[in-house]
Amino acid sequence: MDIARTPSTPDGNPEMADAAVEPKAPPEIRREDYQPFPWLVPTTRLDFELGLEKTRVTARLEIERNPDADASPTIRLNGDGLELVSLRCDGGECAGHMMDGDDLVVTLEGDRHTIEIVTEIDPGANSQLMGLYASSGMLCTQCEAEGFRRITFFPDRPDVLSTYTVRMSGPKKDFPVLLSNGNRADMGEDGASHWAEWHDPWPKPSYLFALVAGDLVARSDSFTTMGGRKVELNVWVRDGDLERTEHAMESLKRSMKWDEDTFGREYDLDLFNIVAVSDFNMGAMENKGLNVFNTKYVLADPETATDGDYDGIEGVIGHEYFHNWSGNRITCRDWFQLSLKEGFTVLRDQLFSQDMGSAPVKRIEGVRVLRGVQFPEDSGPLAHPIRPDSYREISNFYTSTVYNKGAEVIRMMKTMAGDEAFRRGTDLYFDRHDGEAATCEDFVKAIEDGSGIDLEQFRLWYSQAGTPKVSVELSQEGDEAVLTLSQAVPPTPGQDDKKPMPIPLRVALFDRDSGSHSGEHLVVLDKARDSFRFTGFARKPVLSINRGFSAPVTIGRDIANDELVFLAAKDDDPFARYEAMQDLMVRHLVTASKGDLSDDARNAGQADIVRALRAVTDDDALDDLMRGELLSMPSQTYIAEQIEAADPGRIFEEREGLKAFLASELQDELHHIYDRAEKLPYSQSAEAKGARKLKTLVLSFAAARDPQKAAELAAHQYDRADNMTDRQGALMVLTGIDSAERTGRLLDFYNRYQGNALVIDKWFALQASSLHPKVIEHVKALAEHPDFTLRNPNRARSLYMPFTGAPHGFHAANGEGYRLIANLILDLDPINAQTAARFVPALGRWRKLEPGRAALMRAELERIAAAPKLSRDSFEQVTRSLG
Ligand code: 0A1
Ligand code: ZN
Repeated sequence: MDIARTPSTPDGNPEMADAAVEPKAPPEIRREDYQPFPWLVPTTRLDFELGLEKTRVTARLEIERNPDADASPTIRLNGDGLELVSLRCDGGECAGHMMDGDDLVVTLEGDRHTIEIVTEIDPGANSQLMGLYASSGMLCTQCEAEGFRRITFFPDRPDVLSTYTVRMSGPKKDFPVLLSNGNRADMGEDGASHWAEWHDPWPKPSYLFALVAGDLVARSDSFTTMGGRKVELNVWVRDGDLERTEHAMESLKRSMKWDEDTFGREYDLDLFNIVAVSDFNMGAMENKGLNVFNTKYVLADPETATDGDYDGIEGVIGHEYFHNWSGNRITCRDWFQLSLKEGFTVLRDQLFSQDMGSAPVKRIEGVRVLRGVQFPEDSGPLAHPIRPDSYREISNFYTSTVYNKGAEVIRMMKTMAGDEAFRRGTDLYFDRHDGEAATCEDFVKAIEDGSGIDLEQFRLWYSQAGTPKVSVELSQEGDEAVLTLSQAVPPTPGQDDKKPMPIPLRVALFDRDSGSHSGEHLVVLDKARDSFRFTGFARKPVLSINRGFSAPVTIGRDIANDELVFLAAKDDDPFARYEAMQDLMVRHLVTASKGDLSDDARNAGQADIVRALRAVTDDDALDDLMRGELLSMPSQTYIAEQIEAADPGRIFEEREGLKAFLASELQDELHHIYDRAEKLPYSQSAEAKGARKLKTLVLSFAAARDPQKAAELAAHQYDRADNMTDRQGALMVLTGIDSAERTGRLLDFYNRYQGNALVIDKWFALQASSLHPKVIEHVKALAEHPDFTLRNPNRARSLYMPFTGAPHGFHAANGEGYRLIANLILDLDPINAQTAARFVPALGRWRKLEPGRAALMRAELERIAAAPKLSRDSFEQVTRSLG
């Protein structure tokens, strides 16, 4: 549906709601309409009189005309649902002011003014969790992207940088701890009330503002920077959670050191605070000097957190910390440039995690996320370039494309430039743009200038959406191997014709006899079709391509099963080895799910897979973390992605069938692996983590072959477990098997962890994602459970997000699963629009499904679209999904 565009206002701030705009059709904001803001705001002073139900905010802005912008007779201060209590200009009446929709527009005659604004807000009633809100008795803020305008009227856009001084006061007993950005300048008491004043010396946009007030305790430590600055570090949590903060603190110190060593970036304040809150829309937020985190990414101990949770904490702590340079010191000019900070910071956190753990396994995990979430996004109705051209609600653009594909795009520059030249590029970027609100173009230019590589054509990666498909042929001419590559970038919404992009592919050519190669090559395909010649091959070699996943593309290669088995056994690039194994299984399952497999071909395909897997179980040089990756089957979603009109039921049967076959063929090997792994005591070593990964993997194979036996084994693992990884793994397998063991252990798990919100989230998630045929009934019952609420995003997600990946439930042939998610979106939308809108993409996949399910899914989207009052968030996602 095409909705008329609304032009920007004269002062360049995109028009938000106004009386002429129907609430259901919010205006489109376009990148090309950017205008600098006509005013500068050198200083901002905020005074908060805190209360859970009523907080009074006095904002005092010093403003002056921006010499680099067109002059305006007014200043537009954004608001969102705010009530103006009072307004003063230069200590008296303003020359004029009016409300324009939610914004306050003030008339100003001179070049320099002071504006004082008083607003009153009710944090307790803020269920959207944007702006200032209450969470379990504490007050906290979330301002990115446009939450600051729910606190006070302000030019709430990332290119208006201001120096903040914040004073807050409130009852000591409710809010013993008072925190904001920067350093604490002063504090004092006033009877039962107390106050603190904070000053942040670094100018920042409003989205990086933060305030926290509550009854908190801290784990404290310090870090001395390379320049000798001693930084006080605190991780603030609720009383009782302190013992679970050690990993977060250690991760923070490792991040600080790593950023110095790897990117030459040093921390720039005397204090770094992290606060964990249990009601949070996202993972965490990089507010200057005061990061606010979802508890999920702070709290961990072996009893309550899995190995995956530990890794997640390390990655997210790193991510937020790295934003101090890639995001805070250099921020974004406008929200279209979001990938400038997010793509780069994801790359930085990925490189950090690679250095802290097993690099190949981290790379494979990263690719799995990209292919599981971003590829479907890129091939569906919500596809957009990493630098979008327009949006209606910016919250909808915190996507896997902006984050994960954004990281891949920068990783490609690193691959093409080489590590040292890339570092010269990032050094130049940090030098050149420190203190600025920059653009993606600024970043590319700095990498280009610093590294000396030409990125002219490469810029297409920023403007074109869609996952390129590269077709690969290898032929033999005399003693030359000829590699012929062609690329096609599929059409995406609003972009019918695409240009060829530079695609850097790391390749190696293996000699079939020796099983080795003579060195890797980097080929850059920058035309629609091109050939590359390699001499010195007496016979056709085996091609290993896109090693390390050097480009975020899909590869269509003309390669025999035998060659994939060869690579799965011998490739010295761990990712390429994993890929060969996945290819072997995906090809087989795709053909089988389409019903295109003869009995002979099925037998031959299965035999090839067994051969390849045996090379993995028997390879003593492999560590178990990597072995676990190589033995993992491709996910249901990933297989579905490869099929035009997928039937999820068929895919499920074929996938489970193959799993059962493999479990039986590899019975002895799997048995041996389990026995070996079971002997290792709990520790955080890579060896012990690998062992835990394999144990649960073996259980899930067993479940496909002999469910009753597997239930006994899983129950045994559950009962013996001295850590959450083993316990959760066992329960994951059990939830799919109708058995007495299932009921007993689910009950035990609940009783054991009742009151621990993060673990109870797991209890909901495990049941909702299960392979159990009655998963829909279970989800419906769980929605009525006394512990279930839509008001807490972690809890709402824990039940319904995993369900959208459950083959039996979500894709039930009668459409019941789709209806359940549509009802959820409608119920959640008025409570928390951002979280509700994140469920829409699951319903946007209708074009990729067989006609029956496609129609049912589409009908649910239409039902949501027809709802009388829909948020801007859900409205945008639903209309785009209907296409
Ligand atoms: N900048 C944060 C992500 C973030 C975005 C929006 C939020 O609002 C609810 C919260 C966090 C990051 O990349 O970590
Ligand atoms: Zn980020």
